[in-house]
Amino acid sequence: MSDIKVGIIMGSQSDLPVMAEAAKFLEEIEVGYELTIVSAHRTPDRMIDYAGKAREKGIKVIIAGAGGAAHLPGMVASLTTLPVIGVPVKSSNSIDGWDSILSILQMPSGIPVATVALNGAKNAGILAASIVGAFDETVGNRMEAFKRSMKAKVEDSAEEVEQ
Ligand code: RP5
Repeated sequence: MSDIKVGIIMGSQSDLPVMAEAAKFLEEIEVGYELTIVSAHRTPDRMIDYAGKAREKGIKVIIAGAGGAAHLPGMVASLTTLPVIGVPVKSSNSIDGWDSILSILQMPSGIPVATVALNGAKNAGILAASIVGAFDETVGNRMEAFKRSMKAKVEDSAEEVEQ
């Protein structure tokens, strides 16, 4: 069985600077992932193929990022029973990113996409690792350590400003 647990896909290479944040977190937490470009509009057949094969590849959760008329996360969610996390990407011709946010967030009943904030790919990586960690004790323990380290940072900074 492959150790790739998370599939990261995005509509265009122009989304990569944002989506790389998800990959970076998964690397830090040592969760296997694969990353590729799949466009809902320009390569619909590739999208159908990706969604159809994801589960048999061992993927447990898909992170899908897109901007503008951002149909990739929702369409992938319609094609798989794996959980899909959507990352609205603020693309250059965006109307402040609201096009990306609303087209990923406003899914019809029955086909949810767990939508993170605009350009919130790091949180998508954290959420994906949490989902994997719910069933994988090693990853779950690493997520516990990650939370503890965030807590310690806040406590340290509080001590610093209180002095
Ligand atoms: C979407 O359109 C992509 O996800 C990207 O955010 C946006 C612009 O794509 P490019 O024109 O840069 O390829 O499909």
